[in-house]
Amino acid sequence: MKAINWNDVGELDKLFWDQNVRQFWVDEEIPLSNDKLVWDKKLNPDEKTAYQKVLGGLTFLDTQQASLGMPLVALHVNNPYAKSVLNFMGMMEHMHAKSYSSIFMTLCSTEEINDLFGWVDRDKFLAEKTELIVSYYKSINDEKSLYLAMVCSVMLETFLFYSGFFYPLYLAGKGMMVNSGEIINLIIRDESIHGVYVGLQAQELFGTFSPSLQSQMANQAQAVFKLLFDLELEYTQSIYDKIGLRESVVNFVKYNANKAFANCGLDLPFSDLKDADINPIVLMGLNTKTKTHDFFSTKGNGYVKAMRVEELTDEDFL
Ligand code: MN3
Ligand code: MN3
Repeated sequence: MKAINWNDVGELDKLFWDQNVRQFWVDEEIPLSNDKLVWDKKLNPDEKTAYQKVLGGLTFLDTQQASLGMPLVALHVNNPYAKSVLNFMGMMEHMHAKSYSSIFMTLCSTEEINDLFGWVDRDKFLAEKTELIVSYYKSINDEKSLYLAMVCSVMLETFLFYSGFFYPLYLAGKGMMVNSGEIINLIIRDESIHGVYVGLQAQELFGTFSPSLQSQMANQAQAVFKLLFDLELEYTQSIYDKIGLRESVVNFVKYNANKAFANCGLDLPFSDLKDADINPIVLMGLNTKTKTHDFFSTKGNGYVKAMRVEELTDEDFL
């Protein structure tokens, strides 16, 4: 047991600690009530169901990432600064999970909310993908299993969340449900640095492995990904078929799967996918630079309590 000495912190851990603290936000500071009118007047029952389900699914995934993913990975890394950063990130996962409830409480009755959480408990695709990820978190006992748990964490944060983020981004891109969209953008900004940071931790560990172990671990990462991707296709179909968006969502999920592999420094699974294959409305919802909101530096246009922030640039992640 040693005391953490922040006088000795490495540049990367300091950068990520600072950025996490700077982009800290609280769901209660985002006003949501303006979405209620759009919800009541503009969305049909199928669209409302899809919206509730994607946010319900995200709530479930964030709850596991908060309670198990981040704490278990943090417990097993040696670097004390990485433990601090990972636990800060874990706390934000709780904020994310809570913020979905803030959206539900603005839009839905208690009965509707209870029905939705009942669906979350019963959905088999959601259960299967989450159980797969969590099984890696719970079986960390050496560096190989720690590496795979980190890869799963990046898969969850940079790839699996995006079938859920698609719909709120799509609606926000069309100027609908923009307050909730603001919360989704704040969550995406967090997930973005989580995926990059955990991916860098994974790459560092990978670098300590022998070449044969490296290829073995890369193959295992591909194998887990294949299972997750198949489940994701079924989950996406079950939610998006009814509102005619399945194909767009699948492309968006592939796009983010590539990002997850890039974060881990592994070969991209869909290397021929182009930005042009992504639904432009979703990119508009995602591209927060078109608003007064800068992805990495501010809290977004709906955020009331501003803090002094510094910009992160792409170079910070090289
Ligand atoms: Mn989260
Ligand atoms: Mn996260």
